[in-house]
Amino acid sequence: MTSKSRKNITVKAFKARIQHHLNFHAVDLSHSIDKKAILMAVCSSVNEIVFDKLQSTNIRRHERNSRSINYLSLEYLMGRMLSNNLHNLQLFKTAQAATKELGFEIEDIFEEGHDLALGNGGLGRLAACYLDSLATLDYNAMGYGIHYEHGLFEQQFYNNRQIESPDEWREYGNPWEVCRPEAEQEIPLYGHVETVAETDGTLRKVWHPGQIIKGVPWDVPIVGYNCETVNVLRLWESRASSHFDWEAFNAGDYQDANSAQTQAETISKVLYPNDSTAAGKELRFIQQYFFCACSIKDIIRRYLKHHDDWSQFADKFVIQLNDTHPTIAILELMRLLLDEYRFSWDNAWQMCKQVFAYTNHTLLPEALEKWSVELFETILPRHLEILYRINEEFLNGQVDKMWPGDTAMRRKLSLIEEGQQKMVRMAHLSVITSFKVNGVAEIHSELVKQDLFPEFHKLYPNKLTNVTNGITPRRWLKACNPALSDLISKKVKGDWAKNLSLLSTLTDYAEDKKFQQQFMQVKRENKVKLSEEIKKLTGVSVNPDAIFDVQIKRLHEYKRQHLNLLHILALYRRLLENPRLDINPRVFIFGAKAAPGYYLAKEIIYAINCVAEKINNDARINDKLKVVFLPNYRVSLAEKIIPAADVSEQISTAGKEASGTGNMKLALNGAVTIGTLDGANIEIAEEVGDDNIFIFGKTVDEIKALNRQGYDPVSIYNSEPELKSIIDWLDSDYFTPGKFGELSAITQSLLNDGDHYKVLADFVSYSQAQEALDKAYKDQAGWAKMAIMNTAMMGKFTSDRSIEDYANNIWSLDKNLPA
Ligand code: 26V
Repeated sequence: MTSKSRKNITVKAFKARIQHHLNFHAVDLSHSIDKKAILMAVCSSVNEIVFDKLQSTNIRRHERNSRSINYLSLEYLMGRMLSNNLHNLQLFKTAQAATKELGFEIEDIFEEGHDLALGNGGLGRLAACYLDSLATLDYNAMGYGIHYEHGLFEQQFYNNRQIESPDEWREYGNPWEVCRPEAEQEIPLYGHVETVAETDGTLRKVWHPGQIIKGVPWDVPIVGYNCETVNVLRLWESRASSHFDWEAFNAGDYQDANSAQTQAETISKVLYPNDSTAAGKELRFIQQYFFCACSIKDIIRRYLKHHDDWSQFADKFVIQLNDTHPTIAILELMRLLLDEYRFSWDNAWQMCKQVFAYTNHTLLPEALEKWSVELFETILPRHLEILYRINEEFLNGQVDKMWPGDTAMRRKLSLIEEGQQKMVRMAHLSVITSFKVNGVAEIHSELVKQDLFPEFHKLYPNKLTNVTNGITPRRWLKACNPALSDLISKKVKGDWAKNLSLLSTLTDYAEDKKFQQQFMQVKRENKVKLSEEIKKLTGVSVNPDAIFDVQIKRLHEYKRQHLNLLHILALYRRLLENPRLDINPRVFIFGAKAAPGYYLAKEIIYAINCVAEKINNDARINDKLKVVFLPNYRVSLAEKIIPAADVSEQISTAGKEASGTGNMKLALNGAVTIGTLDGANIEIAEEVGDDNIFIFGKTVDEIKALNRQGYDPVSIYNSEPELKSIIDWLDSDYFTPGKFGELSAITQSLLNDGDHYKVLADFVSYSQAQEALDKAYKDQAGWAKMAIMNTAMMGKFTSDRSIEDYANNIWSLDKNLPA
């Protein structure tokens, strides 16, 4: 079926398909149909088209034999799929009308869908946006990931504290996946390595594994927007390998057979949340290897299906490592080439160096992965041998050539960190192997070169590069903000969702009174809708005419939700001191999950909730200030918050947020940023211009200078009376009546533990920027102009641009246009 004929699917025909599928999903059609059943029936109807297109994409790919990009990521934050698939297939209106005839609003059906939350935050959502763009741009791409039984935990608040419960996304089945038993893999673990002599006298290594795990692939089709392409995200699920079970079983060891099964299935059971306690966890290490081995073997299988020798492998496959999590893929490819396919060392190494590229997503030292040599020895003994040899050749070759006899340098760059416990530095392995290493925003990539890997940058001057992150405008404008999309489509000619730079036409209307009014009317309607959601989720009533000030992202000290909190306290205090203070009413909206093991992050959530409770119930404040923390922040909640935001809080300590992508989504939907010169904020400011953003705080260089001088938060506390009084306030029992010191973990971290993220250093500057923002909002026409300029100037941040950057500068992909 071509896209033309698909667009011609009538409402009647689509409705008939839904009714056909309802036979399978609804028990009793004579009574009112359950919303879950209709959701499943709509998904099945969409899948008929999707799988058709997948087949024709595969046929085309086979004929063209084009180079493919293989994206290896432990995380994919896909969110819900139905709405986006309908938009991308240009079927949204048809489906909307068909379900209406069946008595349902399509939005209500979407609400029944579960988020695919197989990721923690920015890194996983970036992977999802990139898959959307790769398909939309018709690139031959495959995503590889893990089919976690439980994605990111669900969050509730109980007595203002975060409570976690398991995510059950597949409880009732997932309509967007299909099992591919024909591509299943067997993955060895543990055991020992034997050196055997060949008949010709050469020595060969044989790994005798102690256990074998089965990897079962589940394919999720990725539908490109307004094009013929459907790509695949292949997610691996671990199972006990059948023949191993039988061995124990036949020996009468039923319990062992059973526990082997449980152990095997544990590997893909749960997504690890981002917390430092994850480091050193054996299961996480096995998870990474399992995933890498399945994916590399699958890539080889796909290659050998169409080739008789290895001569074209590096021409046909490029592998992108999404952070260091999939670094073991390098060792696995080396192992297979050496041991299974009998490559010479040099040939295998040459091949690896041509195939892998690596993206760095953070400079935070605690997030840079290291695994103990001991873990390698036990679980992957053969890989450790290979790693040692790579290290030896690297140190004795490139390092010694550049820094002859410099043992300190050898120690610094070695793949092995010496110490009480020897550790393998995964980032070093990724950097020395990859042909390109990229950061995710201009400033971040500069810091990767200058601060994180300066020696590698000297060794390989052309290796380190930048690809600024992007977001898909299909999900983050077209689907989530239909009212604004319709308004834009009235002014912008052409398919702006496919060519986001077209939005710059809107600058012509930034000062047009009528357009300003329409733009702000859309914003207000979105705020009314969000107000209803806020009421539903928290019980708090908010005023849609207030400024909606939004901070949505994972909870981390470097993102400084507590700086936002201090400013809220300052406003509260000012209002109590002067009830007639002339400020715009404001609703502060938070959404954030804290890693379960991250104590201070959870204390910050608790503090915000306690302060919110106090302020929201303080009659003296009279609606001038409201604070809401929406529970269970996730992609589908972001889609409701973002269209309603006036202000976007991007307030990380300069140098700490690699890029940020929420900043792009909010600005695209007409929110004005208050932010530091960090990550992609800098590039957003360049695009929208200084008049349309509120920048505050210390720059990266100023933060560095502060660290050199010796930073003293207590002196700031003592010299800023307002700051002092709000910190003391937080330390009292005002927000937790009868419980003194209940919130003092935060004040402790700021005053006694050195305020690592420079909250106090930036407070005054932040507070001034907030005042300027408040003043700017009073000029409604001026604000509307700023909001429009933000939407208009976000063209750069489409993930299509990011993917074209990768395709041209890193992957060297050929275009794969349909016939
Ligand atoms: C990981 C960990 C693990 C240990 C405890 C603390 C901690 C803190 C952060 C992380 C995140 C690691 C990688 C990551 O998710 N980076 C994010 O990637 C986004 C996409 O490039 C980017 O927009 C965010 O700025 C960046 O933080």
